Amino acid sequence: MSSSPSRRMKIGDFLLRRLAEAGIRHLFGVPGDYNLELLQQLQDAGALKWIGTCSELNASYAADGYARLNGLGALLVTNGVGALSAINGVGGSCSEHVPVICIAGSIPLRSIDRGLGMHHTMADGSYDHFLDAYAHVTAAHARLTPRNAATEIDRLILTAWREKLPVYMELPSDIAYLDIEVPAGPLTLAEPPSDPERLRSCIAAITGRLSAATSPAILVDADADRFGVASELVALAEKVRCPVAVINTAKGVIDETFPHYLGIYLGRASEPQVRDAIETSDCLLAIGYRPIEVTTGDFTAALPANTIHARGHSVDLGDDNYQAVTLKEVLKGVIDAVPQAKNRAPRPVAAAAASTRADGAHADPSAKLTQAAYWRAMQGYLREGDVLFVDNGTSYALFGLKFPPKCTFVGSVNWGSIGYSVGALLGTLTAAPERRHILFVGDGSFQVTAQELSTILRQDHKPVIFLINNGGYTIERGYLGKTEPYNDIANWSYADLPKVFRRDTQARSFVVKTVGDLQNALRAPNDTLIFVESIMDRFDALAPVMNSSNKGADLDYGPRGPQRPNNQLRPAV
Ligand SMILES: Cc1ncc(C[n+]2csc(CCOP(=O)(O)OP(=O)(O)O)c2C)c(N)n1
Ligand SMILES: [Mg+2]
Repeated sequence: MSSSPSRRMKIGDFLLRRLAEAGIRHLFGVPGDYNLELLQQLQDAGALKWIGTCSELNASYAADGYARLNGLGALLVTNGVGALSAINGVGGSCSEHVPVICIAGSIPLRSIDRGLGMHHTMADGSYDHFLDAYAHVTAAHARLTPRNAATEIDRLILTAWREKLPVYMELPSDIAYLDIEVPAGPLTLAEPPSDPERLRSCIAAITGRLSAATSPAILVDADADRFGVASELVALAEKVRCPVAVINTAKGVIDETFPHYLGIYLGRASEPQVRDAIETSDCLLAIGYRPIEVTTGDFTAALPANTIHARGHSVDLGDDNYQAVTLKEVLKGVIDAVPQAKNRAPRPVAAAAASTRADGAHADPSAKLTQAAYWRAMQGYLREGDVLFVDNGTSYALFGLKFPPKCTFVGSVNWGSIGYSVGALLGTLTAAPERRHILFVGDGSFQVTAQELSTILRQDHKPVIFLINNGGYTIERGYLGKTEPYNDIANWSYADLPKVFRRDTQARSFVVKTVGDLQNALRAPNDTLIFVESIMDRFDALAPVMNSSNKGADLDYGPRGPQRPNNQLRPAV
């Protein structure tokens, strides 16, 4: 038995108290009869703010976006119908390593005890289907009871935070108002301390390799952001004077104006100097590297065989595998121990890709807007501190832009669920309303989650939304069906939506058809929401986006597949 002081509290109140102690100030979700009792406790306590969303899918995306800027996020859904609507987004958080707490108000224990059939179930006498489903997309899950609530709530919140993964908890609707004994002290979010010997040996081994190397380099994946070590990596690169590249999941994690920043490593699809620095390094330190086809230039990435793989809580180096070492402690130790290098100058910083250089000002204003002109103009629009979103589609061209300092990139490269960005935008706006948030989204992706624009307006947020109206799924036309109707979508009047979703909106909406129209829209001040609908040709996309789709089709369908030059959108030769 623990001897720490305890007190009595209602289970629901304790859960909300723990969320607040973990730094969560907002809860996203949709009410339902199985969670209204907790919502009443939330209202009565007043520590957390409820942000009702139009759907649980959007709530899961919002909680994910919120967690990326806040360190943890949470959503509240109702049994079954809500939980399964949210599972795509929570699966995305699992894939993208984002700590989200999904709380489902669920069937009362009384009904489970008595085997009573209830709504929002399969009516098959089982109450475990949704717990079982969530087991596959979370680091931990539990159904709370009066016996386990005090320990399980803490275990789940701490697991999410430590593993940077989502968790799922069911709160049966008849226990939120029951008193239990809970710890009196606050929940402390702390990393488990490293094993001292393993940490010492690991630091010594990495330091030894780095000091002996002639061409060390660092390769960064998204975990560098999730585990909050970007500043350590910059400090290490400065001390060792080595180049740092990111993979596209980690776009913007390393300040792109940092003199040792190289660019994006994508195997054979990389700029030559990036590829060379990574593949010929005699001491490559990879942080949380999780390669898939879209982050490796279709598996053409070739990291040196002796690459050091550092992860959140382990390091793999040569014959040794170090467990019970936390990434931050390892990096801090290496920064202290490694000698200051003097003999290496920073490599020249990679220029923005030619197709996206900010020289659009000289274009003819009456010219029909093209993707090339669009992205040139966007390069000039970005400014320090922006939160920059990309959804799936031709807007992937954002990866070719050079970010000013202190920008945050929010995307879903591994999971890639279209519409994620609109829900996630609500989340990041809620977490950091003082920053400028810019969304780059296609018409097809937008249609999946468009309703959440209404919550963004309802909460008085002022993001900039750049929507490309190209009549459908252009990025898919590069896989298959260049002109097939399955890649076409309804042509909404997108720029009218702010008015539809909020009658008294002050939002500025623009429909852009020419370069001049775009220049005009880009001059709008950021004191309201800005919605820019750009009409572009359905066959217009930057070459890297089309190339990636063409290669993706070969991988997906194989040599006997239906893809041919005449049924795929391809770059002009
Ligand atoms: C949930 C989900 N459904 C389907 C897909 C497949 N998909 C990937 S990109 C895409 C089309 C995106 O079209 P749009 O947003 O209009 O971008 P564009 O390429 O036209 O600029 C689709 C349907 C997906 N990634 N996620
Ligand atoms: Mg489109």
